[in-house]
Amino acid sequence: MLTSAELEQFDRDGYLVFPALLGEEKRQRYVAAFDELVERAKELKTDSPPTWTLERDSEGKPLAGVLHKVQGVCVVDFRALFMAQEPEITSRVESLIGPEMAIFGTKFFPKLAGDGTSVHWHQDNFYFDSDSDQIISCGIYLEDADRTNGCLRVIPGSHKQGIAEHERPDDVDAKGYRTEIDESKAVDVVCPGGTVVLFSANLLHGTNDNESDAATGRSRYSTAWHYLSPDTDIPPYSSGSYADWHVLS
Ligand SMILES: O=C(O)CCC(=O)C(=O)O
Repeated sequence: MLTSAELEQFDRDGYLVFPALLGEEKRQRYVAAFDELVERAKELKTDSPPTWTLERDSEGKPLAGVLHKVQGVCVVDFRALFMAQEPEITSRVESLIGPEMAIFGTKFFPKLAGDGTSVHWHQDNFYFDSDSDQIISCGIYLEDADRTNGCLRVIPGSHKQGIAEHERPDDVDAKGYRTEIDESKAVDVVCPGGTVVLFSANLLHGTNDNESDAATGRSRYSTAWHYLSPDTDIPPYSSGSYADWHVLS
């Protein structure tokens, strides 16, 4: 349940941060589940579309065995779908979109030390060809996240500015489309492991890369997906798969 102050804050800023909302026991259990996906990816010599994407080297070639993203993670591993339904999270989402909900576009980013990336600056609704304020994106940061290992960045209030132009300049990285932002307005969401961030699918957000040392640095496991009421009318989601659409009970 969100308080009226939180609802006001969400309306004003376009996001809410719940530090360490998933308690330590749950956090460790989910980290262990995602460790298995990172291990599975070590077998991969190249991408295995549409699900498994590897990080890129400086020429844009996939780095064998180094996982960038699992698209459709709730299809690949039911434990991710359990995580999406943790009551600490869904009770808060319910305050924004009501009790009937589905999720789609589910992703896991391990953001491994030394190589890890996730996304450029973008608005999720650009991908959905929508500007609905009834789509609530959710990032779950399972490990401590700061500038060094690549925390989330947001532009508070940008969810009220409409959908900006996005471009995909080249194929060198695997980070998707990007848009220009005013860097002076960016806020780093530095947070402890177990933190849940709910944000409007209209909010401008991006992330730092994981610049921590490959041998001694820290990964930044996180998931990203979107909650909506199952009858929200959005255009077909061209980047995703319809198997990755889950009505929550
Ligand atoms: O990696 C992150 O922190 C954010 C991911 C994200 O914004 C996305 O998948 O749309």
